[in-house]
Amino acid sequence: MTIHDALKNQAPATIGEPLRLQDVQGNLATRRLGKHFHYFSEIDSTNSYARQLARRGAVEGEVIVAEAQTRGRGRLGRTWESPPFLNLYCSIILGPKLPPVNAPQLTLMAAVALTETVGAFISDDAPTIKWPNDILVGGKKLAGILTESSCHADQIDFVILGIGVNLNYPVSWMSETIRGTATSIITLTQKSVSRELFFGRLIQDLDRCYGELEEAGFGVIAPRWEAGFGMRGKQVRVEWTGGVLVGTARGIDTDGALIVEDGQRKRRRIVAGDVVPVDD
Ligand code: BT5
Repeated sequence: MTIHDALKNQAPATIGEPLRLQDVQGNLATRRLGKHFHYFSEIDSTNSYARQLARRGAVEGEVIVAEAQTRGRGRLGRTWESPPFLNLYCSIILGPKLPPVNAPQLTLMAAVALTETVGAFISDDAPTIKWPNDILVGGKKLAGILTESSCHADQIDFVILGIGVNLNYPVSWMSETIRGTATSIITLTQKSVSRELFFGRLIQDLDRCYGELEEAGFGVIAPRWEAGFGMRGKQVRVEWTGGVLVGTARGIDTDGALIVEDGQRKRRRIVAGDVVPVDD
């Protein structure tokens, strides 16, 4: 049965029920991810816990999932709103065979997988990627990715891929801080979504895209990322450690850096930062 068939047959999911992890695990056919799950009804941050596990020598592909996070994290010390039983908060431990300089490719790979998953659950609009880590629908943030790596010398020890997705979280329940900028699947489709189906499909898509990245290289991921990139050719304002730059977004480099052309037509590479359309 395809995901579309499953969705068609699905009665609206009940909101506020605990995740049935066995329904997620039972339907997985993955090569590397999701062989082992750690489930919490509440945790500070799945990424923080995953880091502890990885330091103690976890196996690649272990997944940490929580119903709620008390200190859900975004980038740069920001907060990820994580109320119980409505959404998806998970972290996956990876041990990629990539040089540390290419670690950002994992965020982009995850963004590609996430857009593919989200695309299967919505129909009127297509998800877009906001470099480096946001998935937007209709210009509003549906999901975020927090990738944290531990490296030494020229080797990656492990990478924690943290993903938060708003599923059955109506915009009216969100805090005032994000209500104007965020969205959720239930808001987009007017129907609750099965968290088990979404989670299972996401692990499956991540497993496939991660395999492609490892085996065929970033060249197979980059065009799909570019296709989802909502800002190509647009005027953007980039805030990064080097300051603020206004220019035209041109796409991504092979290592995942964003390429922005400044007013003098000089191409600049941005490795980390925030990008917003100039008219935002
Ligand atoms: C992100 O950061 O978008 C990365 C979010 C990653 C969250 C996952 S949940 C599982 C794992 N464990 C963790 O502790 N984290 C990861 P950033 O680009 O910095 O965006 C953060 C900003 O998004 C905040 O400052 C808010 O403006 C906004 N925001 C917070 N919660 C949100 C939500 N639930 N939906 C949409 N936007 C939100």
